[in-house]
Amino acid sequence: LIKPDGVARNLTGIILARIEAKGYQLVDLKMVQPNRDLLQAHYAEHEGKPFFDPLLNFMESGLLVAARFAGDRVIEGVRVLCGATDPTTAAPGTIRGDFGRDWGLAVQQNLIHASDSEESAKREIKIWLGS
Ligand code: D4T
Repeated sequence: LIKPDGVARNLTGIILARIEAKGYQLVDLKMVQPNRDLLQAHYAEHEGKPFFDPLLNFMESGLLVAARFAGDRVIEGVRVLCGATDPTTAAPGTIRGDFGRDWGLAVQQNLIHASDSEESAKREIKIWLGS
């Protein structure tokens, strides 16, 4: 998912281009106006954490771009391209390291979400792309 900060900052193309340039194949793409129900399902594991409400408010604040990529070890590979969750310390050369920073907010605006396992990928593809 390209998060609302990535879309608002006109970084959608460059973020998708990095994943494509690595060699993964873009197989589905959709712009989505998220609603609370979809976001609650997506972030169920974080319910109750201090950043949960700010996270949902942020994710609800604009359009998202949902993309599905294919390729051997794609989940692992895309997570490496994204870099660490905290954009301040994400390594240079990664998406978050090159384009992200801390804005002093209650939740990190870190441009992209990437599924972290085959199980979460299946669940999240169903939520955002419907198949
Ligand atoms: P997502 O899920 O958005 O790809 O991010 P990560 O996989 O890298 O990180 P996550 O699920 O642990 O966190 C989800 C989301 O919450 C924000 N966050 C997270 C935050 O603002 N403060 C925190 O301490 C944590 C752990 C950033 C991403």
